[in-house]
Amino acid sequence: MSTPLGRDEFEASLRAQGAGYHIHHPFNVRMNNGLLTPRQIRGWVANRFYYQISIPIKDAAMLSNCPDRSVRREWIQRILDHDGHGQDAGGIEAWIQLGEAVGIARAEMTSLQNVVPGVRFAVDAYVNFARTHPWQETVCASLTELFAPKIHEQRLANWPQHYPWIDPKGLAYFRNRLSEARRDVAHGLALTLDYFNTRPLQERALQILRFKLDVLWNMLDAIQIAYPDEARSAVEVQHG
Ligand code: AHQ
Repeated sequence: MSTPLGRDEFEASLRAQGAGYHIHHPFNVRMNNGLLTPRQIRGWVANRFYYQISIPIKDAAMLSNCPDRSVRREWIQRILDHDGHGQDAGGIEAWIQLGEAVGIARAEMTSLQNVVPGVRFAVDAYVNFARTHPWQETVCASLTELFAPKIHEQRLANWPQHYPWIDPKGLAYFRNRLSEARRDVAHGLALTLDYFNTRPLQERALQILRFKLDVLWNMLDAIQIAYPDEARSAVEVQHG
């Protein structure tokens, strides 16, 4: 157990964690197959908003722990991507517009009134992880985005056909993330492969990634409980 994995082998072990990514969660599978009601879609969008507004806080916490200027000057782009800068209104604004596209008014979304305790708990655990752990560990935790482009591509491909009631303009966030996630992962993966360079550190990196996968999985567990499939009518139950 002492010899470190080679760089490619270590990267492969990180990517193998994708089996636990929330793309495989039953709620996301049903979403992807067009089986969610408008209420369930709205519940997911309203609850994920708490994650979206927490990402810049998490990234600022990472920066506050990071003495390396060359890392900070690249990582800070993540905050600008979400909060906006110059003419770019940013990802949080785009998510509010996703909300309006699925029927959630701006005031309702920003009130956070629909955020369920399990989502708040999971997201706060991620932010607190960034506040209380070495910045390199927060970099590693962001690597669930290794698997994110596929989930954004799924939404862009399937929502228009499965959820034609949603204004396609609302999907801009997912489109923006395709390139942003790939750029972020290139930076985060290089830092992770460089820093976690002993076998114990590599095992720690896998443990951190499992923690973040659990954050995302728990969010969908909580959303699924709060927004169950509507009870089907007796006729539907009898005749499917
Ligand atoms: O929209 C997402 C995003 O901005 C981020 C930042 C990154 C991080 O720092 O942890 N993770 C992440 C993710 C976003 N979207 C999620 C989705 O399913 O739409 C995926 C999530 C991630 O994979 O961690």
